[in-house]
Amino acid sequence: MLSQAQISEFWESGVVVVESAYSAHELEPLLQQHRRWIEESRHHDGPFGEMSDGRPRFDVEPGHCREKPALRRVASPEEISSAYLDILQGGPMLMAVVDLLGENLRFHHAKLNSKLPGSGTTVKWHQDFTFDPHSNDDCVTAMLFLDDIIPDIGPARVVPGSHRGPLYSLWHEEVFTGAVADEIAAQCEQKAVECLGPVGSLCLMHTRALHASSENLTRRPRTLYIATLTAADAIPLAPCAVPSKYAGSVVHGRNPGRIRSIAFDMENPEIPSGASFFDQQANG
Ligand SMILES: O=C(O)CCC(=O)C(=O)O
Repeated sequence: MLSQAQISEFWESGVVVVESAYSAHELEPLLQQHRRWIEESRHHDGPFGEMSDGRPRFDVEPGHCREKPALRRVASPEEISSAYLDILQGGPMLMAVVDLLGENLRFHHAKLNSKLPGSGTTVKWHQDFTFDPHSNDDCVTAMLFLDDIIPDIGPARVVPGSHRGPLYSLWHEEVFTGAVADEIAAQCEQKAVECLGPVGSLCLMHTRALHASSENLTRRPRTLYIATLTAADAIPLAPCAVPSKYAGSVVHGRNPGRIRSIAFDMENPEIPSGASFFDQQANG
């Protein structure tokens, strides 16, 4: 699926965008389902639905209302939609991660992150590994573009090479803010690159890469389907804030029956009491 140049770019930069990995036609069922969820959100004035741990599955931005819906997260959409499950069970996303991590892969979790026009949704600087530590860091965050991702739409921004650097704390003054310290964030702003591409493109990001995204300033929605896939011998070390009945399932190859570990030191992450990490980041 990936060229040698794309594989090298991933390991050198910690991120690579594969343009048009899927056709818009292939993604239409996912988009249709997302539009139905946005319509459903108009009937709720706060987070709604339920995940297996009882927390809301659908998260909305403060200010969300019937007239101006601001659905920002659908957790574990694969549990409630076959279109989202299908993408995890075969096809370009899985094959691209096989090219990066090898034959044996597990699914960790997935979510649909949207920034509807005027919603104001942003994501502060963080690394995924400090939310979801594993015994080793052969873990990839795969972001599938369900819309054309252009500069003003609030694309993911990543600091190239940051996957080789330190793990930064997400705790500040004893509060888990789900974001790195302001001075680290300011440095990230200077070095970040935007992950852009047409609908159907795939952004593959290393779990330790620092990333964020800003507000959608356009009149079009920005929708990313985000899945975390890991080497099958990378074993989760903390409960996941996005539980799924498919978590831990081998989605390619076989279970090697082994645990591979690397050395690192970090604080425990915190499961949000509300629907998602957006509330934790709002405390920062
Ligand atoms: O939606 C985005 O722009 C990035 C999302 C992200 O970093 C996350 O959900 O962990």
